[in-house]
Amino acid sequence: DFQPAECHYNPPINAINPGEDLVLRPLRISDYDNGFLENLEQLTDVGKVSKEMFEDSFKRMKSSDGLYYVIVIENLVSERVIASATLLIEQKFIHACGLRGRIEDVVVNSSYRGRQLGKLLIDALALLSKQLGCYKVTLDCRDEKRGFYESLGFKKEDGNSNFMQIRF
Ligand code: 16G
Repeated sequence: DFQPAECHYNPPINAINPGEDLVLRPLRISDYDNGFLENLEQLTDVGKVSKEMFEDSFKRMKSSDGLYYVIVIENLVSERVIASATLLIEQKFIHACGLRGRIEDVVVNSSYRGRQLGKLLIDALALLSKQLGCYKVTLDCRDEKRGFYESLGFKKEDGNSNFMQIRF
C-alpha cells in the first residue's frame, strides 16, 4: 500500500518545508516570467510559447474541474521555478466510472538534484491522486529514470504494459 512518509526523507523535508528558501505550491499564471518554461527545457523541447499561449493553456487547465494539477517548487530568493510536475486525472467508464491519475512532465533543475525534490513532487502527486479516489496512478519515463521511479514504489506491469505511441 502506498504510504509516503516523512521519515523516508533524509534530511526530513516535506511539502510544507521542502528545504531552505524553497516553497512547493500550485503553478501560477505569473510563473511564465519566473522560469517555469526554462526549467521544463531540461526535460524536453518546449518550443516557442508566447505569454498568450501560456495563459490560454493555463486557463483551460484551471477550468477543467479538477483534472489538472501542476505543482512547482520555487526558490523564494531568486524567485525562479526550479522544479515542477503535473497530475492529470483521467475520467473512465471502466472501474465503476473510475479515475486514473497520470503523472507527467516531472523535472528538477540540474543544480537542485540530489535534494529529494523529485521524490517530494511524486509523493505529493501520488498521494493527491489517492485522495481524489484514483484506482491507480501511472507514468511513463525514460529508461534511465526507471530505477528512480521503482524506488518510489512504481512497478512495471509484467508483460502487460506496453507503452506505445504515434509521434506527429
Ligand atoms: C518523460 C515524462 C513525460 C513527458 C515526456 C516528454 C515523466 C514521468 N515522464 O517521459 O511526462 O511528457 O518525458 O518527452 O515526467 P517527449 O518530449 O519525448 O514527449
